[in-house]
Amino acid sequence: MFKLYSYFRSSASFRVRIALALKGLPYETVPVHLLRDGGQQFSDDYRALNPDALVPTLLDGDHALVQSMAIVEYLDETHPQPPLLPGNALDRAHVRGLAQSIACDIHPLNNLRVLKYLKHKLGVSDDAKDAWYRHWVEQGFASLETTLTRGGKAGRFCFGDTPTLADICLVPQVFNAQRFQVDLQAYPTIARIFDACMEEPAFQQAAPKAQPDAE
Ligand SMILES: N[C@@H](CCC(=O)N[C@@H](CS)C(=O)NCC(=O)O)C(=O)O
Repeated sequence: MFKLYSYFRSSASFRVRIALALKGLPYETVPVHLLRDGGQQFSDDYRALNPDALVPTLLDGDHALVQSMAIVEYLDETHPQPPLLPGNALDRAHVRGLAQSIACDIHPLNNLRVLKYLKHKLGVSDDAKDAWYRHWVEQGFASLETTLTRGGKAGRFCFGDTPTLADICLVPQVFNAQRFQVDLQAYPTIARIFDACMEEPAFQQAAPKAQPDAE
C-alpha cells in the first residue's frame, strides 16, 4: 500500500490526496506536522526521504516520490483510470498550463517557508504578510479566471465534465485563499468549479478536515 507523508492543511499534499481518491487507491497517511517541533519536515528522518523538507512524499514500496505534480502524473501513468489528463496533446498542454499557473506561479510565493522568511528574517508585519499572500492569489486567480472563461474548454470542471490535474490544483488553492480571506466573488468561474468539485466524494475525502491529523 502507498504511504503518503502529508500535512492536513498542505495544499500540495491535498493535490496528491485528491488524485489517490479519484483513482480509488488506498494509502496510509503519515502525518508530518509543519509547525510542531520546529517543523517535523526538517527532521533527519524526513529529510532522508525528501531533501527539500517539503510535503508531500509518496512511498511506493521502497521508492520515495517527491513533488506533488510529479507524483500525480506518476499515479496517472501507473493507474490510468480515470484519466487526469485529456487524450490529445493540445488539450493536455492546456490543462497542464492551468495547473502550473497555480502550482508554479501562485503556490510557491505563498508557501509557509516564504511567509516565515518575510516575517522572521525581513521583519514584515502580519498585515503586510497577509497582503503579500492575497496579492499573489488575486493576481493568479484573475488570469486563471480569464483562461477558464475563454475558448469554451471549461465545463462542469476546469476542462470538460470530469476532474483533471487542473481541478486537483485549483481546489487546494481555493481552500488556502479562503483561509486568507480572499474574496472569491471576483472569480465566478473559479467559485463555480470549486463548488462542483466539492460535490465529488473524492474531493471531500481529500479535504483537510477529513484527514487523520486534522486539528
Ligand atoms: N513544489 C512542491 C511544493 C511542496 C510544498 O511547498 N509543500 C509545503 C506545504 S503545501 C510545505 O511542505 N511547506 C513546509 C515549509 O514551507 O517549511 C510540491 O508540489 O510538492
